[in-house]
Amino acid sequence: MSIIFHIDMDAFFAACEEHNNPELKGKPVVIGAAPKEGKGRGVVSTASYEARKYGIHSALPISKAYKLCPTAVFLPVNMKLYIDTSFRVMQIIRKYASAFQQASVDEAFIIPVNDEVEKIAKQIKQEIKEKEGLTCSIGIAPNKSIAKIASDYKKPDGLTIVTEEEAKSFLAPMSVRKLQGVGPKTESLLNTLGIKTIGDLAKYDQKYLEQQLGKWGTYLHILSQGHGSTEVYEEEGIQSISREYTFDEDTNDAIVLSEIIDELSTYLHAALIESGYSFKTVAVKIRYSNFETHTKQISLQQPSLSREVIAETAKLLLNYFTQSKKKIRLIGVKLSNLSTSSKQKSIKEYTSLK
Ligand code: TTP
Ligand code: MG
Repeated sequence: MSIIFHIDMDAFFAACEEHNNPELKGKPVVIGAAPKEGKGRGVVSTASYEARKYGIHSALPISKAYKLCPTAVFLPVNMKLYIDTSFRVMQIIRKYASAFQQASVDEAFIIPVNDEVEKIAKQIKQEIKEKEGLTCSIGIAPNKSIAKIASDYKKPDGLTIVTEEEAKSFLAPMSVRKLQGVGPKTESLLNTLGIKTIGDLAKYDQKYLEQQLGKWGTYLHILSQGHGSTEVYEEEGIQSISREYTFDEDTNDAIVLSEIIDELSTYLHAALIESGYSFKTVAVKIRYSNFETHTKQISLQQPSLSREVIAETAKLLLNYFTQSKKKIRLIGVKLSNLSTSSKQKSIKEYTSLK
């Protein structure tokens, strides 16, 4: 039987800022676009747990966050601080792993070095707290899907262990939204089939689900049964750096799309600088409202490190997709064909499905 840990840092960007400036502790802290007294565009990257009490959360328009709590401390994204911290946190986690896979800037899967799982989890938490002043939540389960759900189960500073025998009953009462990849659209589609919880999904006829949702329906059905991938592996070096964004409401507004490309480019640029890579290929991925997904890519003649080149190339590629005026639910930008430009760190993909 496999034992997989999923370790996810709590309110990561906000917690890094609080550690950097202890005066922020206990205050509502919001990281993201400038609020401009409620007139700002762009979104919240994350909010401290104090700020979440006001209803502020990731991906909320910053103007709404300002209305919910004008006295919160609003800070811009300081990617260098988060990536430096992430690097050190991942080095700590690695020590307890026989296999390690970084899943995004603040989360990793590991197979622990031995089966004293509770002891290892507590040691990881303690070491991260002592050395970095940060808390994390850990889920321990027979596969990656359940481990990820378990790490989210008691946040912040949580520890949730789900055994193979408990897996199905642990999942059953939860909303289908907890399964990775199920957003508001799929949720409402499943709801129309009478499926609200993972337990409902587990009982549903798999063939019929496949007719409705294709292969993805089958995949979700497998997850609902408590099964899932147990593969934990680290790729050699960075293959690509990518970042995606899912809109709250599908859009074909050129200004909104362009702003999101700018935000994604800023993030990718920071990750690039920190990891010491330059790129030659830029790809844009678009998912339309009906889930149809397309990508287009261009390779440059010379490797580049420029934020402007990322943004301009991505906007050029975006043009291919916006002619039709179809509404877009997700946009992603990926840099690949990477080469080492100066220093190199073993930070893996910054891919995020957030
Ligand atoms: P998460 O782990 O999803 O969120 P979090 O660490 O802030 O809070 P939680 O305690 O619930 O885990 O994401 C990690 C970081 O990624 C987060 O601190 C900021 C960034 N992020 C964005 O920039 N945009 C987003 O929409 C999300 C969800 C996260
Ligand atoms: Mg987190």
